[in-house]
Amino acid sequence: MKSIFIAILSLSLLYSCTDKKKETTTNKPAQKKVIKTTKPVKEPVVIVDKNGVANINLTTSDAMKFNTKKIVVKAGQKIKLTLSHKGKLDKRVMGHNFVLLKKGTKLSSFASKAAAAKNNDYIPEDDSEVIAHTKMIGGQEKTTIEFEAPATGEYDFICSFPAHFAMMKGKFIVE
Ligand SMILES: [Cu+2]
Repeated sequence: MKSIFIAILSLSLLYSCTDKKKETTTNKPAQKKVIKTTKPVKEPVVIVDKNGVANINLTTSDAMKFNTKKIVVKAGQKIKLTLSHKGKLDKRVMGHNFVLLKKGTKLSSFASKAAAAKNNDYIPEDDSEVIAHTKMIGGQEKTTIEFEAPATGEYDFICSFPAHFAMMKGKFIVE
């Protein structure tokens, strides 16, 4: 009789132990999930540093896309814009640049003039419609330009590589 009692006791102890183990193991993955969802924090495109300079970080890849369709800065603000190409393709095949255009520039007509200017990095010889632009870069390359934000208003920015502007364009908003 005594041995049966001990057997039952030890069984119930064993049961409660495994039960506790189950609890702790089921708790852990739930905590991990929470960490995972908070991890991919999207870095802001514009970071204003302590000197008031707007640091703009534009990225592209072998897909014809900028990481943003909207950039917001302040009138007269100093701008340091870095364009990074995270892809692998050469600039002759999948080149990208950043071209900020003056107000009223017709995108399609500018893009066709740019496409014809292969020998000038796809910037038309007459660049009177351009406020600022980077050089054309290929996969794993990076380029930085500095300029001053124009007057308040809404401007267009594009990549002027042939046929890219349809996908690679956005609004440059000066407040
Ligand atoms: Cu492009």
